[in-house]
Amino acid sequence: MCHKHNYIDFAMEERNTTLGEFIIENQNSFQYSTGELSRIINSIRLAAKVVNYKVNKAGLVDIVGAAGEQNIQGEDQQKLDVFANETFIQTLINREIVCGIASEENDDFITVAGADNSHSNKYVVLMDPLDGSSNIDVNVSVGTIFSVFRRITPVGTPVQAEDFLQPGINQVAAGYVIYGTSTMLVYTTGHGVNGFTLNPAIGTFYLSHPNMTYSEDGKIYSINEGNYVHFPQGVKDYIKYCQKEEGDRPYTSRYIGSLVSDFHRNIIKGGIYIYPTSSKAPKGKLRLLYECNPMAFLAEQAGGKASDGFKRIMEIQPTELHQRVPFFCGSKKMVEKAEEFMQDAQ
Ligand code: AHM
Ligand code: MG
Repeated sequence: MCHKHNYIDFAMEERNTTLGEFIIENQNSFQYSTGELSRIINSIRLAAKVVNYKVNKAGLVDIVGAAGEQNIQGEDQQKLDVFANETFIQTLINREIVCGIASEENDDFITVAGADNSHSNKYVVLMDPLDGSSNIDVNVSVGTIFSVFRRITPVGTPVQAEDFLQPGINQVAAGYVIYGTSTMLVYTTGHGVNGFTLNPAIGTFYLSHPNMTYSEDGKIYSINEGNYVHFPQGVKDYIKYCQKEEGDRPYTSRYIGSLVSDFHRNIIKGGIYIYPTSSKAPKGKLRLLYECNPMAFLAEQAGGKASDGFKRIMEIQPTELHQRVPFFCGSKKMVEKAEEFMQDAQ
């Protein structure tokens, strides 16, 4: 019995494309590709495996020592979001493949000069290293979100703020890692969205979700309804519309409170995710550069839509690194319907 099982497992491993193979196969689809972007995705793949290993051990932290204390080896216990931040940043810096990094965890962007101080790389990476990290204590899935842009300033000079403050339409790649019941890396380079599942036994990501697409319409709405009284009228009206029994309604509500997890479920099952403005968060909560732009690029590449309730997320010209925006993202028809309610309530 056991032998048979092993045989089936290995047969799958032989048949399916690995992420490494996929990256190489697709490298030629980029015009003028020098392999730099492929190397960035490869580094993210590596950092994701390291963070996955740590996230999976999170429950053991209480046993080996709480954050702020030293563990048995005398090392300081780090908070997981700090660990994830350092892992992604160091992995990218050590491979000398980017000229700059901006992270939700850091106040300012990081300039990467390269060993020869030449500033010769052409891409910047923006990321939220561990989104939803407050969920770790309760064993709920968290994620890493990333976004890649080509720099605007000339190669050979240090990066500037304007290299990071680009509208989402300029993204050359974006994706997320979900550390869930299984760990997946989902990304796009502008040719559709593909999802890869990690086989933890051998540390390899396999293509498990080729060409991910939203259904045009969906049944799930995801919003923190606890904030209902603070929402703008258009959002309140849309929620009431979702709840009303008519045709194939009412919809069903699912909200994990972990953007990557909510997004991942909705892209697979069809749905809308909303984090609107509210009297508590007048500009919304989510960050344009680290959360909304990458998710918007993925959503559009999967046939969905992402807006701030009125206009396309990816056309917003950012003015500051940590800018917040309201976020409406998911199946096309659902986002369009929500926008209609926003418009009508104006
Ligand atoms: P974070 O970047 O501090 O982790 O916050 C972002 C998270 C998202 O993952 C999630 O969708 C949202 O905050 C939940 O917020 P709320 O608890 O207000 O509903
Ligand atoms: Mg976040």
